[in-house]
Amino acid sequence: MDIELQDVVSQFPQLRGIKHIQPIQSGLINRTYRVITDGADDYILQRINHQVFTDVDLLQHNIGCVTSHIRTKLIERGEPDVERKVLRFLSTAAGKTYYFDGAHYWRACVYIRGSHTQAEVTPDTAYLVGLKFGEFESMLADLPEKLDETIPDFHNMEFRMAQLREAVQADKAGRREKVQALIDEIGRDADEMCLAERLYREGKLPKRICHCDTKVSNMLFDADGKVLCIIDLDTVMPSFVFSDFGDFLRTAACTAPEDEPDTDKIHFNREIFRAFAKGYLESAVSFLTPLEIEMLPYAVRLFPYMQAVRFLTDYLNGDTYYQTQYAEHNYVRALAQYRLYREVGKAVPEMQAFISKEIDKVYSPWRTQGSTERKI
Ligand code: GN1
Ligand code: MG
Repeated sequence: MDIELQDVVSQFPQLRGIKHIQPIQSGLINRTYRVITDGADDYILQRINHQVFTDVDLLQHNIGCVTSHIRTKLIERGEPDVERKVLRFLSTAAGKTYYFDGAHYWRACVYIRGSHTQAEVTPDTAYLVGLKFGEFESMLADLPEKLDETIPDFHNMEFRMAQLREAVQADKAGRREKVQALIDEIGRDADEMCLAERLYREGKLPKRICHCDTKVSNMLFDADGKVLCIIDLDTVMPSFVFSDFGDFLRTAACTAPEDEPDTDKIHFNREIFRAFAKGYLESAVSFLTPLEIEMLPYAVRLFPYMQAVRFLTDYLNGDTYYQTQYAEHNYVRALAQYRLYREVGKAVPEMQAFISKEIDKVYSPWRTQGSTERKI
């Protein structure tokens, strides 16, 4: 074990009997290790990217509030196996859930036994994941603490467009000419895609506590393919519900990886959409407003669009945000996401029809009992 890691693990009294520390591939932002011990539990150790998460105290505060609230709820409803359904972070000897070694911030949590991540989902798992995310949002609806944004304006499309425009102006890496066609195409839909922010200002759309990084890879599954636990809670913050709905489908309902160079392989998988939307609506319909429901197809378009903007911005800035494997990686990612955005656009009428049908199913028993009719 190298000296740096040795110092870090020694700060967490629970990290004992260590056999091995293994780097693992997870996400584009933090650096992650699995700590294998000779005891019953293994652990996950993470070096937090504090260029991205500048307020680590706020970050860990949010995560602490969210995990303890969820744990209490799971216990209250008599859920079995709670320790595998919500993350548990370790404290340092100083009683904090992170350690600052003078240069980097570190945190550790218990590794969830018998869990694995999946790169792809089937319609069956997409349905369960949808249920889980609706449930995640509804469990956090009565969180007593107020959470601040761990990354200000994270999913604010107006802000992301402004960042792109700045990057285009500055052209720091001298790459603008090469990507001008994509910049122009993206620019044409900017007003339309910034709709949510305008409606928020008009008081028509709420923000709720959302996960904001609902990729398939941020979910742990058990051996039977059931969702055990939602992980990567760094971006849990107030946002539009579109974040969770749209960002999940961006990866799960895409027929190719998010950095697929051959854009002809990129299609929108409608079966995954239907399964996920069905599960999500079942658990979230009780708190969603009619406008939120009506705008779910917009959410599915918004996230590949926003991700294309973010990757393209980083490419123009010279790859300072996302880890890349080769020089053109961010541009390839941006093209892939833009293609997905176009593909999703073709499915809007179908998505609308499916959502209306599902809502009718959920509300028709209520209507007959005389409750207020709800139309989307
Ligand atoms: C980042 O690190 P990771 O892969 O969980 C990013 C997400 C992007 C995603 C694209 C804090 O998430 O917003 O959707 O890459 N997270 C942050 O793959 O910027
Ligand atoms: Mg993440």
